[in-house]
Amino acid sequence: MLHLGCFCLPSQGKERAGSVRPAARRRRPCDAPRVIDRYDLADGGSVVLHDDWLDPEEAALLFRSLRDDVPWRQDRVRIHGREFLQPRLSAWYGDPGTVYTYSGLTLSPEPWPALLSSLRGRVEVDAGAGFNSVLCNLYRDGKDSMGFHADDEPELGSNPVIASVSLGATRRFSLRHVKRAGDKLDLELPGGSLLVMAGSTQHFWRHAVPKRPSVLASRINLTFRRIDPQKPAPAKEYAS
Ligand SMILES: O=C(O)CCC(=O)C(=O)O
Ligand SMILES: [Mn+2]
Repeated sequence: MLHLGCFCLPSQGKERAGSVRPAARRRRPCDAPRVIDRYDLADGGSVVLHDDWLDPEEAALLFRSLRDDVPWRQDRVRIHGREFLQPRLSAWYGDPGTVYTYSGLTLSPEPWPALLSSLRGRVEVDAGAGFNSVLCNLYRDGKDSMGFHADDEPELGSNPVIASVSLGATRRFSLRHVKRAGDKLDLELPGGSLLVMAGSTQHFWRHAVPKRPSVLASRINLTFRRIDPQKPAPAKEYAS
């Protein structure tokens, strides 16, 4: 957990790709060397990356449990009238009624397993938001990916907070402004990290996990969301 009172600025920053520079970088010198980078994005978005949110042993344990116990599926989606198998496996957990629909695919929630339910509580504390569902993605290796998209379905409401926990292999997470191609941010998401997107990020920015064939190991990503069960299912297409 984070103790905001005992952060101070680190003396050195890591090299970062992209045109957006960290707005703030904080480290916790009085405990484990946790690093938090905050990026203020154009047009009111923000991204906060907690590099080592979980300790490595817990992250490894969580990765193995989820990899082995989640009933992973490879779903078919419809994009521009054509059907595709998603280039990754996924699963959807949530409170009753948190149905999620995109690209002709309707995901009905499985009840929360204890592991994800307790993780949700910890994510909520550090993201400063409440969540009632989680999309789990398993990238079997670097050939699996997620195309550019925004998490902007109507049932997520406007300016949703999306909190994303990464486990396993480090993968690149790319953000691009919807109008200005040069406005971009590329982050490496290591296993055990927590990324929180907030503000207007989903309106003005798209994000993706590009293929990286050199990566041989698997990665699991958990995106915690708040679905409004009252909102109608959207017709929107989602990048594969
Ligand atoms: O795997 C990731 O880091 C991103 C996942 C994502 O964007 C999503 O599930 O909508
Ligand atoms: Mn997304």
